[in-house]
Amino acid sequence: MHSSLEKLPERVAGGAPESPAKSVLGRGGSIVRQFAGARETNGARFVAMNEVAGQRPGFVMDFIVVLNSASNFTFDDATTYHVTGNVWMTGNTVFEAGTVLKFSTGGKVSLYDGTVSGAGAILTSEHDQSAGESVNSGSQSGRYGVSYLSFYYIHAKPTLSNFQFRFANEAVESYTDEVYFYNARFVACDRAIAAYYTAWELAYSTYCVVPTTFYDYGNSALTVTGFFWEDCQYFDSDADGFSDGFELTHFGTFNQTPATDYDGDGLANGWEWDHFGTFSQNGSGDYDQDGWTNLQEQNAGSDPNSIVFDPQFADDHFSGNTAGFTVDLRKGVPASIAILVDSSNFAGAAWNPYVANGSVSLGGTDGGKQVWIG
Ligand SMILES: [Ca+2]
Ligand SMILES: [Ca+2]
Ligand SMILES: [Ca+2]
Ligand SMILES: [Ca+2]
Repeated sequence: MHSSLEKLPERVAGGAPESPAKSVLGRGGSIVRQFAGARETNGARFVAMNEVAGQRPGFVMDFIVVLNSASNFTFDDATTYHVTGNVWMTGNTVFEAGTVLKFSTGGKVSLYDGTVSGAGAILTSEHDQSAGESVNSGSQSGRYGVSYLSFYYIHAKPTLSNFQFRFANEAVESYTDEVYFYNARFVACDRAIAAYYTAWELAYSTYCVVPTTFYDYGNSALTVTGFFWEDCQYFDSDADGFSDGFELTHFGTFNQTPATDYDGDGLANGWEWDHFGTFSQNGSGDYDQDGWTNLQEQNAGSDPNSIVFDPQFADDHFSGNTAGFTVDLRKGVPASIAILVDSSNFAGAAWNPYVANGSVSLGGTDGGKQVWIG
């Protein structure tokens, strides 16, 4: 099995990478390679990756270890792993809360002949920058991994809670008897579960944007309980204030936040969306034509669509029940209009799509009328 898995150094204030290991152990315990300074530049890191690709498969840590399997391995909390091939895990495999596994298209973690336990792991694409360390700066496209997790002949029923699976070709497959996930979440995977003679309990577990939730390989043993579809708008997997549905619809990734600038126009995503309801405006434009660019308005904290207008009536006196009006728009781009007659209940006004010309129903009673247009 040709594979590698990268454990990245934890983020250090000032950005200094951890020192690489002085020596590394390969399969059978022999020292196979040493990369002094291998992580100091991107170029050096590529060298290290190529060296691994040309050798035996296995894990790439912040130092290089060549293995094709690991036994009794713990995926540490607050640590990011890069899974680039099929990695075989035996013995007791543990996922600590906060651990992040990022998969390339060929990535897979095969759990074989042992026990599996843990909680709170995030398994996602190598291009998802919204969790853990960056392992690959490329742009996100499509789905990743072969199967993120594959269970083979696990002896005790694995009980795993609060796992998140994002952007997987297939999140989990199993050849074992029974698998139990509690509060798992599957987002934007092409397939959630593939089963060979396996019963599943997915208590309180949810999914969105998963076209094929289950795939049963030609047998009737697949039993699933407690797995529910949720609208992606109810998830915010990276807790940045944009829902998963919003991010998937507009960005296709979770890499954006309200503070970042998806279209590079100087306007922060959150500000741009809140004021325009679209990302089609830009920083140099002047949406409300007041002489201040949108970027200047953002920086000043002012409203980029302040509306100034005068309502105009053709006459002060009408003999019928309706009075025609026009809106003399001085600045801004109105979206709606509301009209009140003999009422100043502004909060209760009914807003309709904006029109520059219209008529006001004055009612059948003669006399003076007070007309408000907003
Ligand atoms: Ca979000
Ligand atoms: Ca995000
Ligand atoms: Ca923007
Ligand atoms: Ca302006």
